[in-house]
Amino acid sequence: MTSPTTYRFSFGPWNISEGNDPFGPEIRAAFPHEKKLALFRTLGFEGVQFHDDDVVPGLDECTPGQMLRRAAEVKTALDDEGLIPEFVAPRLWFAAQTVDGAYTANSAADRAYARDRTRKCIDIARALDCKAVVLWFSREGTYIREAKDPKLAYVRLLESINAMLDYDPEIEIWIEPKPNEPTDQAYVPTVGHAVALSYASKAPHRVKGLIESAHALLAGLDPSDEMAFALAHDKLGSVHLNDQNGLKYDQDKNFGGANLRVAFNQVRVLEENGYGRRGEFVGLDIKAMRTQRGSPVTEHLKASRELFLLLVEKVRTLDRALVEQFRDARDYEALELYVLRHLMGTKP
Ligand code: XUL
Ligand code: MN
Repeated sequence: MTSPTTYRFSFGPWNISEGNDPFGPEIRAAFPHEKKLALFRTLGFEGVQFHDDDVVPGLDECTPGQMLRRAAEVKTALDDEGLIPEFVAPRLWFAAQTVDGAYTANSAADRAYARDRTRKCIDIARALDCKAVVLWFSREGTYIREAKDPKLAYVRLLESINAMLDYDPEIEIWIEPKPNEPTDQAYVPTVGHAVALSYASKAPHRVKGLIESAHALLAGLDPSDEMAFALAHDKLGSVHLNDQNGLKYDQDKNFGGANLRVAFNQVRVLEENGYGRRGEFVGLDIKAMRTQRGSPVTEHLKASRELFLLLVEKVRTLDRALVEQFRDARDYEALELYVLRHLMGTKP
């Protein structure tokens, strides 16, 4: 018998927010960015997800020396708090040069900006002693299909990934697929696309996927099957657990908040396949409700972590022999009732 996995959790500073949305401004007092690291441990988290400019604000205006000094300060702060940087992601959707995408922009100068910004992101990851860079392809896509040559776009994405692998011989690249928003249709909408890019790259063992529950649901897919696909190829770098109620904007709801059974199956697939045993984090990417009072707001993070652990118990107490019996008998009606009763804590 192997001992049960002790899960480690992570979130990013952007998950503690001031409540602005596309229709209105901030409604909570700002909580200073530099004070957020002190919250992680008390909330039960030891991993920190970063965008490059979460580490080095104003990155585009910094000299290389300023960038590395700031990264070194953050590294010290992480060490002081006993925190681990899980990944650094280049924010390739804010600058004027990224209006039309980054690696797939039609302008050569804009693509050069994206490559340069990515190298800075890798330099920051290295300075933090962080082993992974996450690529959420934000604006790599189109509002109308005729805007870009889609085959060329995929070639450019692959070339950009290879350039990153060349730039740093150790860094891992975790692709976070999402099918839409902010573009109408995004390139690399599913983990299947990400895994194909991995195998086509010059270092497939260093290119993996990061699966966000809401993104998979927006693609009309079940997040647990997306996770299983990545796990079957040993390419699940991390997860962004959250939830999504139907096909609308990316909601980043509390994990299990819209669909407990879908959440249970994600936990089941992770737990049954030993996710976390090699140090992988259970990452969250969750937005606090705009209605929530206070500053900082952290209940959503605590609640989603707790829900994950409650579901781990549900997975561990599932009667596997009974499940096998139902599978052998091809009695999925009985299996479904058993699972639902188990989730509700009802005795048969
Ligand atoms: C966007 C999203 C990002 C990535 C990191 O939908 O999920 O926050 O997780 O860039
Ligand atoms: Mn995410």
